[in-house]
Amino acid sequence: AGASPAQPGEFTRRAYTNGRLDLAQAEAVAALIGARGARSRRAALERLEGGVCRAVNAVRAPLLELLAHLSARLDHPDSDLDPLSCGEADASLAALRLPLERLLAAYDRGRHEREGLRVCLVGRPNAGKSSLLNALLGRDRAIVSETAGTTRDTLEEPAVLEGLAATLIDTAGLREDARDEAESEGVARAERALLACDAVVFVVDSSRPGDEADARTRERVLGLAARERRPVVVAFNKCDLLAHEARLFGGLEVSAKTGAGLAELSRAVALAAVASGGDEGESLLLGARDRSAADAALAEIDAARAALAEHPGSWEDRAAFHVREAHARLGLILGEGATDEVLRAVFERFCIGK
Ligand SMILES: Nc1nc2c(ncn2[C@@H]2O[C@H](COP(=O)(O)OP(=O)(O)O)[C@@H](O)[C@H]2O)c(=O)[nH]1
Ligand SMILES: [Mg+2]
Repeated sequence: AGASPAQPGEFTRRAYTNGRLDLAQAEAVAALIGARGARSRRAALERLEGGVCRAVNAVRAPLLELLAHLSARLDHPDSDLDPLSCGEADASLAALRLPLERLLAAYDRGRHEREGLRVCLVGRPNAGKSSLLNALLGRDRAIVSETAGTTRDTLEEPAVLEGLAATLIDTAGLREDARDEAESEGVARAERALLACDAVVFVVDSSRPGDEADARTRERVLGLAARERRPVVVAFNKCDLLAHEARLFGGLEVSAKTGAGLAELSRAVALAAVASGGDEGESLLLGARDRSAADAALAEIDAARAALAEHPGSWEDRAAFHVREAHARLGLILGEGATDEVLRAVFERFCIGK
């Protein structure tokens, strides 16, 4: 009696409003719950331990100090604080760019840790794309059929490749002679998926000799991937049907049916995707909200420096305005002044009772 059921994220929200977690840490709880790969988990843990708080405060503290100097000059021209020269102010602002840029770069590099590597399986109809997706997932997710053209839309499934969070994307078979609108739309979507992924697995049916349509498809896929700089891993599927002496090519021989070569395929795909995207960063900024706050802070610092350069005679209050803004933007990352709307959006991502 009197007890109302817990709302999503309510317990974490209570910890936040009681001041036990800053917003970044609260979000890290959500990320930890959702983190799939070992690396994603590590980044989320670091964030939970207050890494982001330290990194952001390393910029906020000097901003506040600068602000104190500027305010002293503006409000109490005869105060004890040493007057700051234009050059000194510029030097301290310039020094704050690097840590901010590092935060932003790590965020961009660490995108994969949050969203996962996007890996798309493409190839001719019946090559075994859907079978490979199921085999890599370890469960039957996509419909497999002897009838070519069974997969008509793209299908995305979360997976872990070599400890990395990934999204596997199954696509419709690439064919030039689509029999209806749904099929040609499927081909268009497959090509779009190819353009928007971190690595392409080009699945080839190695149990039968290739024909001219196969050759054209190969040229098209390799051409698109090269243009967009997407790494391609060629998987010669159905190797279980090949007599040993029939194996003419090197490349990755795999079998969705027997599981042969799947571990090698996972490794090759993860390596290719990571090499192309650069996955080394342990990002502390978690969402687009954090990123744009850090970005805005950097812009304010640049605006403050521009004010110094452009108004050498009257820079103090202009610079102070931008410094105050930069400080406030960074505060948003830690949840200072977060509006109810932002808080709700964050806490709705939690599971009930977490
Ligand atoms: N023997 C063998 N058959 C396979 C293998 N992979 C797929 N198949 C079969 O090939 C057909 C087409 O597979 P599917 O995954 O639907 O191909 P998709 O059109 O590329 O998605 C199905 O009958 C599968 O059972 C494999 O590694 N070995
Ligand atoms: Mg299919």
